[in-house]
Parts: sequence; structure tokens; C-alpha cells
Amino acid sequence: MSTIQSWLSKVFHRSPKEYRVLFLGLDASGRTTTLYKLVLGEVVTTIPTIGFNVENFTYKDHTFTAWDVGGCDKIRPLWRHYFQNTQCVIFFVDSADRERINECEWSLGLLLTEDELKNTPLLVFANKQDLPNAMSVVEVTEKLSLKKVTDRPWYVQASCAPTGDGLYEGIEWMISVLDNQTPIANKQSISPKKAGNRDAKKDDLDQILESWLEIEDNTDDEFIAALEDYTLDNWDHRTHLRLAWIYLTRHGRREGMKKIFSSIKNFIDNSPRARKTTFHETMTYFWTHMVHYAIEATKNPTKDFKGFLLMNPQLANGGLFLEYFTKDLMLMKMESRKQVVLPDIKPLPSIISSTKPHSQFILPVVKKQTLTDAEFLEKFEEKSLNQWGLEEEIRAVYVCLFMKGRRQGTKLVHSGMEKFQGSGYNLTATYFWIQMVWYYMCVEGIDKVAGSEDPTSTHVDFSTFIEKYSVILDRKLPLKYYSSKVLYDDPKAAVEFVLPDKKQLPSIIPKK
Ligand SMILES: Nc1nc2c(ncn2[C@@H]2O[C@H](COP(=O)(O)OP(=O)(O)OP(=O)(O)O)[C@@H](O)[C@H]2O)c(=O)[nH]1
Ligand SMILES: [Mg+2]
Repeated sequence: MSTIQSWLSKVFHRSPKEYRVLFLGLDASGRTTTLYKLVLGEVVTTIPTIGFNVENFTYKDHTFTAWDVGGCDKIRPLWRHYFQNTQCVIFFVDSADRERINECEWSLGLLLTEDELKNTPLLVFANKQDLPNAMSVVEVTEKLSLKKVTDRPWYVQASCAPTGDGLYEGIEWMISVLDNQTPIANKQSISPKKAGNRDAKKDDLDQILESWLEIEDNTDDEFIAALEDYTLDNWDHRTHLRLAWIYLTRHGRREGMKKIFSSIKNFIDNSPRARKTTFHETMTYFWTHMVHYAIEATKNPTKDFKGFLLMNPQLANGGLFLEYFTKDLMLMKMESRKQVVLPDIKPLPSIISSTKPHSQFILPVVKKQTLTDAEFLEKFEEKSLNQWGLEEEIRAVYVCLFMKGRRQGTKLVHSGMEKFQGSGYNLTATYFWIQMVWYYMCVEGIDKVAGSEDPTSTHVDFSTFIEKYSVILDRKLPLKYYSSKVLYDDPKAAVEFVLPDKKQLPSIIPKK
């Protein structure tokens, strides 16, 4: 049983007045602050939640198990793991963040289409009401198009998490709705439907493959040139497999994947041949993954595309995705079109990779810094650092966060690392280091000056910081939270955020 499942099953054994609620919303909307205000009655110092927090709190004879799941964009796909048996969704809005209110609407809109959340009451906290220019309840209601929501009870409550204003008014509304409902404990989760019967029969597959092998192909270079100037005259399953095969064999997974995504998007946007198609993130990811898996799993002696096809006839089956995803999830849901979602029938086959990320780096000793932090950042961005090891990696994280602040800095770290580490880049490990560095920056109190453009603000340079928190310079640190199998051997961790399987990442700072 997975860690998530065992946690979930523990939570489902409850007495009638116990309820399971889910805290969702964009990052920094105030969920963790609210959670601990309700649980401890005090204001805690939070750092962005990477993963989740789960706590119980009691109010007027009702016990709530609240799941607070991290909201930053790259980890939002995790939300769906928590939908099952949720009795109320509490959606948090930073009412002062007018720039991202459309993103809130979009994100909430997607949630409301989820089968597992069908008819689930929705409480919206229009949070951060204390901030100047915060949107009112009326404005938030309008901006989130809530009046259109007719399939469930909903309510918008103004709140301020640190003072606690409005929180219990919201909880009161939730209780009034829950008490008047038939216990939702009976609500069944949607079980994955059986894979559709669209799988081509073996004979049909043989026929497809035969016809595919008869096609006289142009050279790979000609094919790519035609793809890039939108003159390809075919836009079918075989074409997709071929472009994935060429890009992956030429550029490896990381770079290849990017090229595949961008070339398909461009082709759809620009070629009349693909006029009727729209780009599908999950489908593209699925086929790219399957082609990569096939490349890794088979040795193709002729080293050409036809030889590859011959050795992997299963790929001719255009309905192969139905072994992994329900039709509903893959074809009917906007979510899977817009972002890569996890399969709901069984996991994708994993690629056995002989090289672990980081294995090429040499164990660092704390070195005397010759570059200033600003020079280091410049070189990191230009990719012109001439030394690279764990210490440089941590320094890159530190200088990005320190100079640009948490949100901008995080983006910069990811894009820089992708450039720098190429196929060794691992999205989950990168997040892990960001979280640890940010945690110690918060412990030290220097998160307050991070991103400040004020030249007079105190600059704590990396050497000073790392001398005090040299504990971060431990290559084994990630293994306190993740097993090596999850972090390094599962190719998923390299491209999407995966949860730690040993221990949650810290998300609040202890009091001094
Ligand atoms: N002024 C003000 N600040 C708030 C309020 N609620 C939360 N904050 C602050 O907003 C920041 C983010 O709050 P969190 O509780 O960490 O937000 P979150 O929704 O858990 O965000 P992630 O974990 O990053 O997804 C923190 O600095 C909080 O102190 C509020 O009502 N008013
Ligand atoms: Mg949080």
C-alpha cells in the first residue's frame, strides 16, 4: 500500500462527527497559516508547503481532519491524490493578489469538474482582508464566477488568517451544511473504468505495422526540417512516434522532451494539416514516455526508425494509452489536456536508467569563495561556471533565492538547473534543495531581506550562511526524506514533483 493510501485509510475510520476537509488554493494564499491557527490557536511562521500537512482540529463537537496541500504550480497536479472522500473543499484566495485572480478562477473551475468532488460543498476564504486594496467578498464571488456554481452549496467568507478573523464564521457555515447532509462517508470514489475496448486486435496491429514498414521514409534530417517549417504532409500516429524517436535518440530525455513538446505545439499552431487538432499535454507526455521506454528497453541493431518499430510493435496501437488512463481522464477532462496528469489505471512503465543524477559530481569540501554572490549568479545564469558540485548547486539555490526572493528565485533555480545539469536535472531534487535552503534562510531570518532591491539592506553572503548551516552540504540529506528508489530511480521524479516517501518536508519554522 502506498504511503498516501495508508494515510488515507487511517483517516477514513472515523466517528460520525469527524469530517475530512481539503485546503486548496494557489501558493501563498494562507492555507498553512490558517491550518495552524485553527489547530494551535497561534500564528506560525510558514514556508511554502512542498507536499502536504495534515492535522486535526475540533470545533463545537466536530472533529476535522484537514489536508493542506501545497499550491505552487508545479505541484498542483498532486491535489488529485487527496480528492477521495473529501467532505468539504476549502478554497483559499489571496484577496490582495489581483494579478492572479484569473489563475484562481481557472484552478477552482478545474476542481469543480472533478468527479470525486462532485456535489462537495465549497467554502471559499477570501483571505488577507487586512491588506490594502484587498478584494471584497462580492468582488471575489464575481471574479471566481461562483454564481454559476449550482451543483453544490458554496459560500464565500472574508478572513484574515493571522488574526483568525472570519475563520470560525466559515467553519460554522461548513458545519451547518455538513450536519444537514446524508453522511458523505458513503460517497464512493470513482473506480477506474476498465480499459476501453479500442485496443486494436493483434492481427490489426500486424497489418498496421506491415504498412508502416512499407513506407519509404525520407532522411531524419529531411523529416525534422519539414516538421520545423510546417511542410510535413502527414500528421498521424506514425509521424508522432517518429518525431519522438528522433528527438529522444538525438537529444536524450530532458532536451528531447522539450523539443517534442515545442515542435508539436508549433506544428499545431502553424500548419493547416493539424488544423483540427489541439495540443494535449498528457497524451504527448504519454507517447514520449512510451517511446523513450521502448528505446531504453530494446537494443535496435539497425539504429533506424523502422528497426525501432519492428522491435516495438505495441506502439502501433494508438489506443495503448487506455491501458494506463481511463478514457474519461484522458479524453474528456480539460485538466489532462492542459497539464500532465498521472495515470488512473496503472503507473507508466519505468525506465531503468544506468546513471543516477548527481553521480557525476564530486563530493565537495567547503571551498574558499573566489566569486562574489552576484558574479556567481551571473555565471550560473550564463552557464559559464567552471566548477560544479553540490556546493555550487546549493550556492546557486541560495543566491537565486536571496537575490530574487522566493517566487522569482524558485523559477530561476529551475530554469538555470535545467540548463546546467541537462539530463542530470531532477525537478524533485531541485525542489528539495530549494525547500531546505529556504528553510534555513527563514530560521536565520534572512528571508525578510531576500529579493530586496534596496542596496542598503543587509547582505548575508553565501559563505557566512553556509558556515552556519553546513548541515545542508550533506549529499545524503535528501535520503532522510526520500528513498533513493523514489528520488533517483523513478524517472517521474525528474520531470514532475513527487512526494517524499519517508518524511514530510518542513513547512513551518520552529520558534526561537
Ligand atoms: N497579511 C496577511 N498575510 C497572510 C494572511 N494569511 C497568510 N498570510 C501570509 O502569507 C504568506 C503565505 O501563507 P501560507 O499560509 O504559507 O500560504 P499557503 O497557502 O500555505 O502557501 P503554499 O504552502 O506556498 O502553497 C505567509 O507569509 C503568511 O504569513 C492574511 O490573512 N493576511
Ligand atoms: Mg502551505
